[in-house]
Amino acid sequence: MTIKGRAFPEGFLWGGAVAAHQLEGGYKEGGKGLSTADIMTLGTNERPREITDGVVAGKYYPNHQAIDFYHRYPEDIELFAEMGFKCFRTSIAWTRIFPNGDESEPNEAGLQFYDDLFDECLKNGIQPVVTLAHFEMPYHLVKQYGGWRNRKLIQFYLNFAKVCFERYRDKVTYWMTFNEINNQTNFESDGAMLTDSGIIHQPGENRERWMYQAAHYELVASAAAVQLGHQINPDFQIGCMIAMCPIYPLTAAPADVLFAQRAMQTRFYFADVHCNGTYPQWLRNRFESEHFNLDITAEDLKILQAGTVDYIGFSYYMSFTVKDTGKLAYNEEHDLVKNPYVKASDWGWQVDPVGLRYAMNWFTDRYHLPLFIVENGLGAIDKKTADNQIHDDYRIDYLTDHLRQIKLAVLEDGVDLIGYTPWGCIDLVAASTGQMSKRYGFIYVDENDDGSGSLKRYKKDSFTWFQHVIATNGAEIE
Ligand code: P53
Repeated sequence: MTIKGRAFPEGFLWGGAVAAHQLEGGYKEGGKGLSTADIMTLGTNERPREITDGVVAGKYYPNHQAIDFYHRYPEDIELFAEMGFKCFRTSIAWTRIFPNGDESEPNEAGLQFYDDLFDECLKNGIQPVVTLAHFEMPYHLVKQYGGWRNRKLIQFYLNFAKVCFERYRDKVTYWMTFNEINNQTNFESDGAMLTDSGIIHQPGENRERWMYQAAHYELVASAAAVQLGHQINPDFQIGCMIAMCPIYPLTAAPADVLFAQRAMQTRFYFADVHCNGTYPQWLRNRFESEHFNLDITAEDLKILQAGTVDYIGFSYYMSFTVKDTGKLAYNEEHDLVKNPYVKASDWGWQVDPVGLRYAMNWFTDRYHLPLFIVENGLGAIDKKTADNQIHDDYRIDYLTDHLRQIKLAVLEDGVDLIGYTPWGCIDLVAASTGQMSKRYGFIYVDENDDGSGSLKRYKKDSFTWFQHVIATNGAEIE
């Protein structure tokens, strides 16, 4: 069997992916409340973004303006349509709908914004694919309730989910509950804890314990949302969203292999709960042996079981590598080692197309659910020439190499794949660093790290390339 000349299955969802806070801007418009994304300053790969207590005068917050999609989306969607997108993955900013998060009534102006945005997509033959919580939540919920440390967040989240499900019932089919819920595996990262769980750590507290507690409430909220969504519209497809970085053993030494297995179990238990509706036994044992004493009720366990997901949405950028540390507990902050067999991006992300095929098979073997690749891409520095061209052949190469592996997984291995939406289909603010210069797009946005620039949009070479891939349904990838 060969992949040469063969197209992707009919109806395959080609598109692109973004998140509200990384492109909308308009951070105070239409009654929007302050979100956790609004209190993160500009960083770099070496200097983490600062998390401030509210907005501090004199500091620069890249998400406040982002790329001003809030005002410019008709122009951008027209460009997506020109590329031939069948779908567009974005998120709903929780703070546009519930500015503080604990109100009883939603904010109509925020709801109307997404009605208009989704209508604009549909008018252009593009179906919206929607993430409910993508790395942001009302800052008020952090200040007042401690973020997802607090069980009350489940109800606030469900209020938000219910309003969105009801309002966009006939406009959206594919939903995801929490973006990259498993990024907080690295509980030592302040950025990961704030973006996933709205947690700002106090000195001396057990970060690992709080991560598991917060994630538990999120998993319960997700499962309850799945049930609620299916009641509102039985045709809804509601998925989880997992950051897939497969973790390899550095060598074939059995201890390394065992350690890598435990690392995978740790980073992906979130998917076990989402897909199987239960916690794996090794982790229950760890909760016991570490005396975490988590608030997990019998009722919670029933909800988890009754609200398993319809599909697995996942991102794929890179793979990780570990070696045995002598104790069978994975610490993502300290345990990753360099893989000598793969190259890395300018930001140190290990580029590994084969790892994507491996991951697709791993998911399929483990959960037997349809997959949706909702992020993939290369963050790189692009140069615009004097005549406004962007020759991003490195991006075309990266995406071609990954699409080849996807095609092998689908056509040779028989993986059930719903679609493919490369990340940051238009340049936007990077999540990890807040930089504009870490670009992913097919569309270049003239904006610098400090927010200066005309914000004008330009097509990169990859724009025409992706347009052709979609037009031929991937038949020429080989
Ligand atoms: P940026 C870490 C590892 C893998 C994916 O990331 C990650 C992160 C957090 O940065 O995030 C996802 O912009 C995320 C997007 C994000 C994208 O990957 O840091 O879902 O919001 O922008 C790329 O280069």
